Amino acid sequence: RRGEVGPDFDALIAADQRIEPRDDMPEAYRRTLIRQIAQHAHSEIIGMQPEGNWITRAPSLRRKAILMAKVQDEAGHGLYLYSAAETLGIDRAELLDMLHTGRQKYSSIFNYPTLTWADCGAIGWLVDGAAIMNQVPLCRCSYGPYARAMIRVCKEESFHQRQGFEILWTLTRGTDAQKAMAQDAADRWWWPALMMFGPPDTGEAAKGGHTEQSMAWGIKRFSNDDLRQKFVDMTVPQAQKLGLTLPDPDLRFNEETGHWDFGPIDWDEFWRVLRGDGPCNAERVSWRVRAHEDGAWVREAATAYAAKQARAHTQ
Ligand code: FAQ
Repeated sequence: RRGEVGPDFDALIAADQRIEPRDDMPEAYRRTLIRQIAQHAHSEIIGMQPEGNWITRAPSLRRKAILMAKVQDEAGHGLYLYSAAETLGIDRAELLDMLHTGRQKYSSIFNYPTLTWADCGAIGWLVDGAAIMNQVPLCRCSYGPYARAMIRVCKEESFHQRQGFEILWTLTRGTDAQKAMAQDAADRWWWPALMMFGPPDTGEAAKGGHTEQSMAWGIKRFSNDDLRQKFVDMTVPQAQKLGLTLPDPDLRFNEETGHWDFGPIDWDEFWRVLRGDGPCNAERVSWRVRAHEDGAWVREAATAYAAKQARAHTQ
């Protein structure tokens, strides 16, 4: 399906068909996808740290086993996504280098610390909850390998969200100290979770954003604000079930629109975190770089083994 013999890019997009790696595509489409898929992969890998930090301290064997499985899933999502990015003609080593040198971003949310066990609950409930809201539409993304990767990722994220909710369900039915711990985690994670959806659709921040073009290309199916609103509408009733309050005095149901209105987001904080000035940016990146360096011998051994196998097959 190359060049003149196959259906061209615009026709495929107009017909809401999938673009596959060997199809012709505009260079800007390819670059946008590399940027988004790589940043998504980096988020999964960096996102292992806040919860990984609690594996040795999970309150029971059962919680420890669940948390280990979740963090492993995140590693798996990262690998899936790096593979999807590689179909666009870029090498994983190059993408990792861009992460390690700050030339590519990862989600703002992972620059916040996990101070208590309840934070593992809040991450599952709010961070995975936001991730699902953002990623389910990506299952219909115009780029085939990304869309297909998202199907399995979303199934696993749904399990992650439920396990987070269940941690908080248990804590909110526990002692006063446990209830307070759950409330404190919800207070700290609520606003950063809303920021995960990215800058607003209007105003200064929207200028230079990618949404319009990405929606025209069928990469994004909803705008940042639309997904954020869907997330608030889904999550407020869950907070009520948990008996937790959300830290927003302006949160109220709007009978006219049928949506939950919410207060202003601190976008200065968001841009500060993106510039590298969040509570844990330096720690997250340096930990990742060290893990990569410590893993050099594994990569060397795997490469040597692959070369040996290839020689054995050609002899
Ligand atoms: N953090 O014009 P837009 C997870 C950047 S879930 C950092 O709206 P776009 C699962 C954006 O890159 C988290 N940067 O951009 C998990 C752009 O800068 P650039 C990851 C952000 O791409 C759970 C600029 O702002 N999920 O990991 C953020 O059209 C628990 C302008 O923004 C994904 O990556 C942010 N929050 O829309 C793991 C999903 N928001 O690149 C472990 C896929 C925006 O020009 C534990 N990605 N920026 O330098 C997407 O859907 C999109 O890329 C958006 C941003 C919606 C994130």
